[in-house]
Amino acid sequence: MGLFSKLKEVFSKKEEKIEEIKNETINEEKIGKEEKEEIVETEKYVDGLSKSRDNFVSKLSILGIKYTKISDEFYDELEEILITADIGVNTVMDFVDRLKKRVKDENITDFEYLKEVIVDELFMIYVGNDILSSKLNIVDGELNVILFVGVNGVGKTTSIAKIANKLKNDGKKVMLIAGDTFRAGAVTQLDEWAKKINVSFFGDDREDPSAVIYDGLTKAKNENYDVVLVDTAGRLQNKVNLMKELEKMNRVIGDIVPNNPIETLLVIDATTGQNGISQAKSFKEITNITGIVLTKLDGTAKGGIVLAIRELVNIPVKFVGLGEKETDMIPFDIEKYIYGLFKEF
Ligand SMILES: Nc1nc2c(ncn2[C@@H]2O[C@H](COP(=O)(O)OP(=O)(O)OP(=O)(O)O)[C@@H](O)[C@H]2O)c(=O)[nH]1
Ligand SMILES: [Mg+2]
Repeated sequence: MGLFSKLKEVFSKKEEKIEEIKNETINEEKIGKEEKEEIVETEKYVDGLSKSRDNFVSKLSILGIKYTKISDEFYDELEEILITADIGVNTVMDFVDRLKKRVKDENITDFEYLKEVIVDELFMIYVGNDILSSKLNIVDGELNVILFVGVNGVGKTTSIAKIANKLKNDGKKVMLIAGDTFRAGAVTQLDEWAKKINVSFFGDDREDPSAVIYDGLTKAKNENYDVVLVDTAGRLQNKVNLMKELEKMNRVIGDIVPNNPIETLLVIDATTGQNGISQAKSFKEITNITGIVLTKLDGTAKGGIVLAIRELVNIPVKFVGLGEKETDMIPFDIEKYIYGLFKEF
């Protein structure tokens, strides 16, 4: 059995359980916390990726009806569909080359089997030869710092709130630090989020974000916090200035917690497509990005961007935003993602 069939089997069982819970034919209490979380997350991927799924799965299925033989025209159309799903030109070219080779080597003529191979090979783009961990690097018993960077409007502040909410629910003592001292209203926005999700907040009206971070972190350290999440300004500025600013923030953090890991999460808006990829490439040049938060995946029909990030940026996607609620930001999981994308294929 191919990978795609396996995923369908595993996840459709989870979806059946969702139905059973809804119809009350199964007692919710009987399901363990972890399994329940798995089920809820699977449903979020399925719902959040519905636009992408409608868009490209239907196109791919039409292809199977249109072509009775796997011809050059078939490959051309397949290429176009994947490129318009934001997978990225080079990624698609490589993918099609590998597909052609497999079709030839394995003498594939059946479209049903070809579907398996297509999903399999798309999965391989992400998984490749090395494993990218999508887990946050959080050390128990230490003060962990997560810095959020990205251009304006991509969803940094909202993502901080959503991830902080998750960490708080996992039992961590959490503080938000208002390092966006640039945009009017940014400090208040973060403060309001902190109140809403019931975590601590540190911020004031000073202009230098590093000064605010220094004091916030000092307080967090003295009061034994587990995680601080730092908001930063999304202003578009030249690379040199941004690099200097981020260097200074890192220095300040290093002064207070010299041996602790710093996660620097770059937030990208999935609806901006290839533009988001260029942002990732630029940020990667100026600072050590340890993970990507991909927001607004629910708002695009071009969910293939995850694969382009893997191929072109090669930084692990750690969280995806699949809706606007606090609970709609979930850890990235390639298997759930592939299932959400291809469920009906
Ligand atoms: N549908 C959807 N909307 C989102 C998601 N993440 C953020 N948003 C919305 O995007 C808008 C901008 O979010 P912010 O968190 O303020 O963005 P920001 O990067 O902090 O913006 P600046 O502080 O101006 O740089 C808000 O209206 C959010 O509700 C998501 O995953 N899905
Ligand atoms: Mg913000």
